[in-house]
Amino acid sequence: MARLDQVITNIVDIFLEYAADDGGKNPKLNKDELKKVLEQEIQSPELKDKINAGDIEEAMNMLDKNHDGEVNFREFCRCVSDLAKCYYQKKTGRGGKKGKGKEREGEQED
Ligand SMILES: [Ca+2]
Ligand SMILES: [Ca+2]
Repeated sequence: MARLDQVITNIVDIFLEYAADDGGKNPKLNKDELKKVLEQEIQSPELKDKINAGDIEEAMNMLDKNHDGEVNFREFCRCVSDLAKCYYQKKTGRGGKKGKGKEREGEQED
């Protein structure tokens, strides 16, 4: 499988694997399931910080955009994409809060 194939299937498979823990037909991550994903599928301390993985209430608040108390696939994707942006910023020094590259904030995306 090519790398992007892997990324995509991983995102879907991880979500479904954890979301279906309670056997629901409409897979969503409840608080316990979200906790497990964050504990087991993310190791980088910076990424964990980014989504408040240490405080499951905070993390849920942050990710649960439609306030139904669970994280659906759309919300999960947004989380993954936010983390990817976080890593991108760290790697390129762009758009982050820590000075470097800050002068380029607001540059055109082309
Ligand atoms: Ca569930
Ligand atoms: Ca939700």
